[in-house]
Amino acid sequence: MNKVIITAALTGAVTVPTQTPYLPYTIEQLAEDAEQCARAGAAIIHIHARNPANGAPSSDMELFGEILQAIKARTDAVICTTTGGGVGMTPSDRVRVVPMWQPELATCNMGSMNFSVHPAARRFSDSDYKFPWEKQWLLGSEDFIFPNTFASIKHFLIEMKKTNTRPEFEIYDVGHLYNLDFMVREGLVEKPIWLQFVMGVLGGIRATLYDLTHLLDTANRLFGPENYHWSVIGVGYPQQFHMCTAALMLGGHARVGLEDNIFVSRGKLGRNHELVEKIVRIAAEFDREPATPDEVRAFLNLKG
Ligand code: KMH
Ligand code: ZN
Repeated sequence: MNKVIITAALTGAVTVPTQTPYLPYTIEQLAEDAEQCARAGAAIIHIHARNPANGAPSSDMELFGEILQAIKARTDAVICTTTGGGVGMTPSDRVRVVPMWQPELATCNMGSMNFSVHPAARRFSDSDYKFPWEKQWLLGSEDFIFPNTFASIKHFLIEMKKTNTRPEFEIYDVGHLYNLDFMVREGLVEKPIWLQFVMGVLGGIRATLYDLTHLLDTANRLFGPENYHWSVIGVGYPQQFHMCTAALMLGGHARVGLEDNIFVSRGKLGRNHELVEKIVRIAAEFDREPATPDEVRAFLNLKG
């Protein structure tokens, strides 16, 4: 496929409103950003739920449903719901979205790990915070253990099979590819496999070209290049654009968005659709146009 599948990760569970005024967290803001990103070329919208009153990450399933409905009313983009959730959510909180809302695509995080995104909390003084919950949350997200045991990965995959939800495998390190290979051998994974390489989380693999080619060599050896497709996340700026550009060159796909990076250029905060527009511009230089949602549905064999 010469087209590029662009995913927009609108909000996540780590970025806090104090870091950027552009972080969407009300239902209306999430739907508006989803529509703008889809217009700009994103075929997949990756969703976490946030409390509309204060932006705090939420595992409230009714709220998740309202967000999904609002997005579906405004765009035909494929929705990929998180099952990674956020700090403090249990695996059973996280997986509930699958049986409840039966998405086309949902993340499946492929191993337990130390997880740290950025020391953002240290940049703010107490009076800077827009909402009181943010400080503790940021401190918590500097150093926590992200639990994804074999038993819970299996459970997530079984739940996804029941609802014909396709997994997007979040691969934060080489060992996660071996964990996935184990799940393939257990008969829990259908082809084509959809990999999302998450690069630049402290606790996982670094966001470098060397590390990306190592991931690709390993995936080729384990699964065969004809059996999987891949996309990349570079956490932070400029890693988001560096790794996505590498993916454009190497035949992969790209995820951008405020979940992973808040800057559109050095020191300039960006809106979600501006991040999408930037990667679309870079893709054009490599003769790669954005895939449409229906092209993605066919390509990844989604239920639609
Ligand atoms: N937050 C990212 C580092 C998920 O939502 O399940 C990876 C992610 C995982 O998006
Ligand atoms: Zn996510």
